[in-house]
Amino acid sequence: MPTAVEIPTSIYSDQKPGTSGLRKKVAVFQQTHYLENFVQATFNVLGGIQGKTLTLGGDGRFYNLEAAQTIIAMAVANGAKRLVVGRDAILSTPAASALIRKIGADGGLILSASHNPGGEDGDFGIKFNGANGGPASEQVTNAIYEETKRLESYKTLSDFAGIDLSEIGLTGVLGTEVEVTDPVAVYADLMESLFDFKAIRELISNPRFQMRFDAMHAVTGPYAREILVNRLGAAEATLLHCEPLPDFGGEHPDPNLVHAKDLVDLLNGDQMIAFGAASDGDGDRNMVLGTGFYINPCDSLAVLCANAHLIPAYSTGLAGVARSMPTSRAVDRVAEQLGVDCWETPTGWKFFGNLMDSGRITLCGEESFGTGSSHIREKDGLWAVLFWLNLIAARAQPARSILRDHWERFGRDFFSRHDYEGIDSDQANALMQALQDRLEQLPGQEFEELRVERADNFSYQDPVDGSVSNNQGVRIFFENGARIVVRLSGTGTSGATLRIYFDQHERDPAYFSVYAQRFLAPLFAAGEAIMQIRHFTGRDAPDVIT
Ligand code: G16
Repeated sequence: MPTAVEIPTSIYSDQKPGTSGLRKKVAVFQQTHYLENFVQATFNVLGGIQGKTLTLGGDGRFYNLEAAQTIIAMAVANGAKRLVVGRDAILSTPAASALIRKIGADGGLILSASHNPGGEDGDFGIKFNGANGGPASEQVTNAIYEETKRLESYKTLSDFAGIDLSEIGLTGVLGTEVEVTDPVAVYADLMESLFDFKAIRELISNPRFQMRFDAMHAVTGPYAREILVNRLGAAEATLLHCEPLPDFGGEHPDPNLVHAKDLVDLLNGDQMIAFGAASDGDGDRNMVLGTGFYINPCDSLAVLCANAHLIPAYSTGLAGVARSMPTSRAVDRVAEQLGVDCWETPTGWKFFGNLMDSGRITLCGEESFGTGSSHIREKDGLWAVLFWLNLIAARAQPARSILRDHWERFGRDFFSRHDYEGIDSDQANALMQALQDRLEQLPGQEFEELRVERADNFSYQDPVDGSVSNNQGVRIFFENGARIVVRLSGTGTSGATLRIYFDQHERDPAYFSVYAQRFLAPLFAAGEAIMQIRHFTGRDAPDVIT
């Protein structure tokens, strides 16, 4: 018979959540009391969870099941009324958000390190989402961090054999109802309520329309099978890497041109595949491809906004739109034409939550392969894929032509992000500091024939709760309209990752087909002249270019 017990603990000083929750190496999470401390701190910051309902699930990576059993014991010992857990402790991030909202839960814990590698030597992560289904605000994550630094004990169960998570069902443990639920159904029903499944089914049944979806051996496999194959009639061959594995097959489940190379090669090959898409570790990111053609996430967001009226769920129009600051300004042009507001927020999906809750925006997105809408409070990989499929069906045009038409209408916003990974943190901080020290002197200076118009360090004031987030990245604007943004990633687990974002608008169709890396080359050179990346990091070239 399980009994609630209080265990004395010693604190860890490194439990500050980053852009999206606490992400560390598995071995860090496996340290004695490490996971328990973070979970108890979260419960404490919520004012306790006595009588509350929580959801629990993750992306299925190594340590997911073990962590889930630990959290179940702690939730019971802390007096939760109801705990709804995805079968096998699986819930994609968008599905968790949908489930929290559907059952009116007080929040949920999501076990994921997103696109970071998995396996015993890989990464693990945990984050808390609130009753709106969205990631906890910065105030809450800061409070959790403060609580981890003063915690003296946590509550758990002794003599608890765990819950059988492999079967759907209900178990009472002390005063808590622990319900194991189908991780896919609520999410798949929600998707069916948003899009024209009949039109998508017809598109997919056309033998001339070949598509592939790559789940990268991560959580979206079962979701894609249910939605694309079972509900929309796609052939089994549509699905690539759809068997979820705890180590993601040893790969990096990050849907970009580097890590989803198999899919990219297929779309560039001679099979005439019309549409390709991939999602990441926890199912919230997406990459979309046409035949021999990559659709940049910034462009994807702009296209979805410009065409939203063609989708049943958005046919009455958009309240407003938003993008993270480093995302290209392509969507701003669409918003202007639609006559709706376009909000610019810091990197991190959590900043969209208040805008959605207050009805200010309907669609939003980020350059980091994230797009979503107010149907949930997370970005949503399969939602974006279905949106594109619905669009292709409604416009009876391939993805490539839809994008080309968009550029003809709005011009092309060339965009690229250069990542320098695993840099020594001191070197990265020195580069950022030197840049900030020079910000005021930059306007008027010329670098590689590009003159700086203005430069600043981005701050954001939330229009709903008035909170201010400073130091969200350096922005350098040039007189020709181009922009460079520089910031350090908040999701890595070793060293620092320097992210540099370049964008420039072009109206002349003669340039639309130019390779982005070539078009933006002068801007890259100006960036190097301003930041002296080589000097500070010793690196000659970025590790990942998107
Ligand atoms: C998270 C956040 C996103 C952010 C991305 C990259 O995504 O939810 O809002 O854009 O990290 O952040 P950074 O540039 O700080 O590494 P995910 O998919 O990793 O949860």
